[in-house]
Amino acid sequence: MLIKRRPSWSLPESEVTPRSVYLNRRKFMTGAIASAAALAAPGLLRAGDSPTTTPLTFREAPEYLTDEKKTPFDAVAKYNNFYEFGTGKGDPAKYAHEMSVDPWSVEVDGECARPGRYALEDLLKPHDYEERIYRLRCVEAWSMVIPWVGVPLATVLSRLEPNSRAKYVYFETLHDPKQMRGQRSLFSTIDWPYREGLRMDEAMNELSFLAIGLYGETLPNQNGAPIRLVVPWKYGFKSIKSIVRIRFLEEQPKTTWELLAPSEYGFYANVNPEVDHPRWSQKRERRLPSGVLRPNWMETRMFNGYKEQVAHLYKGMDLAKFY
Ligand SMILES: Nc1nc2c(c(=O)[nH]1)N[C@H]1C(S)=C(S)[C@@H](COP(=O)(O)O)O[C@H]1N2
Ligand SMILES: [Mo]
Repeated sequence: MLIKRRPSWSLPESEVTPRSVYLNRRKFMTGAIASAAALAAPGLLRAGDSPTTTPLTFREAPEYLTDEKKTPFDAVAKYNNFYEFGTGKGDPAKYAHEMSVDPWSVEVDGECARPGRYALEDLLKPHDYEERIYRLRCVEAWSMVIPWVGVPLATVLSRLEPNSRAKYVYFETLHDPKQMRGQRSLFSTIDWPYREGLRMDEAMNELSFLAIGLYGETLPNQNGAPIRLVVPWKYGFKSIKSIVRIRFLEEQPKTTWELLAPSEYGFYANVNPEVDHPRWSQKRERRLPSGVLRPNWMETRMFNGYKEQVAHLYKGMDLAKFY
């Protein structure tokens, strides 16, 4: 029997969690056969669940919900981009369990008053978790609707007290070829670690989110456990996974896909149906799950539908130049 230990930063599940207990688990809980051992590991019994997730306590953030249909858990956790574990969509789900995510710490440095190495629980402790349902639009023209659990990026960054020279924030993913087989691959063209960044005002925007969970439980490793960025108005590659470094910078940092193919991927990477990728159109997207025979195509919206929240950040900028 697999006994799961809750990571110290996943708060104990409370009796009062409103509507946050997902249907499957509720069914199981009222199913009368709940043994004490099973209750200690509730995630184990959810069909299709990842064996490493545990329940989180959170509140819903009503301003960030949507009535769009959520992408089923199975698609969210089995169709991934996480090149540290391979380039195939199924590779992360197959191999990401080889990464150990507890304990986890994040190194904070650069232009701020509180640099240092933070245990993940200390970075998260003073904050309440909330659920937000966001669209995720990959530059490859597929998209999902995902219920994330986490904290606004702005609240975490503010506590680190960036100074007036901090114009950008930069993130790095874990670099550990022993745990990440994609980093051992001789075919990899990426200069590890995976790097991303945001302009400070983008980072402080209300939508920018640090996710520690999805569908009410801690993140499956393949989705970027234990902590990943979610910036829903930008192409998915900006939403960096498994973060181990946060650095405040005066200059714009170089980011992974920009370094790899600067004519195809820019620093801003805002979802924009008017600016095509050099090799394909960005006007439409396939909302997953999408059948081969009946692909679920839909129009892509400016800023992925988040114009109201973010358009002001780019006033006066030529978005074809700053793609
Ligand atoms: N470290 C790291 N972060 C990453 C990636 C990656 O390969 N490595 N892929 C990105 C891309 S291209 C997308 S579309 C999203 C996918 O997130 P998901 O697998 O949780 O849907 O993660 C992004 N974050
Ligand atoms: Mo992507």
